[in-house]
Amino acid sequence: MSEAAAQRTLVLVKPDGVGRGLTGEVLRRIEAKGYRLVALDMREATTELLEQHYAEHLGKPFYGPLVEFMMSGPVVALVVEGHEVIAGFRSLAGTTDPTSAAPGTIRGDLGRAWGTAVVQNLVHGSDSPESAAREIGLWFPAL
Ligand code: RTP
Ligand code: MG
Repeated sequence: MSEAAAQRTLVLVKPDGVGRGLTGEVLRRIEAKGYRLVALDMREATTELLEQHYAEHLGKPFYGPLVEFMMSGPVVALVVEGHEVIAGFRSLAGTTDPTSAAPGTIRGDLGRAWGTAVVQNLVHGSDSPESAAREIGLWFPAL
């Protein structure tokens, strides 16, 4: 695989993942798959950043709770690189609601055993090349 062919995605370990001490487990799964970490930063997300990051969800019922949850503790932001990593990471993450996410996935193996809200699903991964470019620009403007 040439470097030029490699794709990049933005991954977030959300406050539930960081708070439960699962950052290392998420990183382990990403690295075990063979993807490369390009950038990594723990930070408190601001309202301004989250409003831009989640602009497509403005007006949905879970928007307010989602932004509030994302500010409830630090997040770990990552840029991850590899062949078809956008779809590949979403496959590692599993479907949005951990209740029904498949075993073997991050959300299916590690998420929502006690009826917490769907917003608490441990990780985010960009959903398209356009989203990845936009989100990497928001979280890591220097890249
Ligand atoms: P993500 O963006 O975090 O990778 O997750 P996703 O594509 O699977 O989910 P998306 O539809 O983009 O929704 C963004 C985040 O909003 C929360 N959510 N809650 N019904 C609900 O309560 C609900 N639906 C979505 C989740 O935190 C989801 O990851
Ligand atoms: Mg999404």
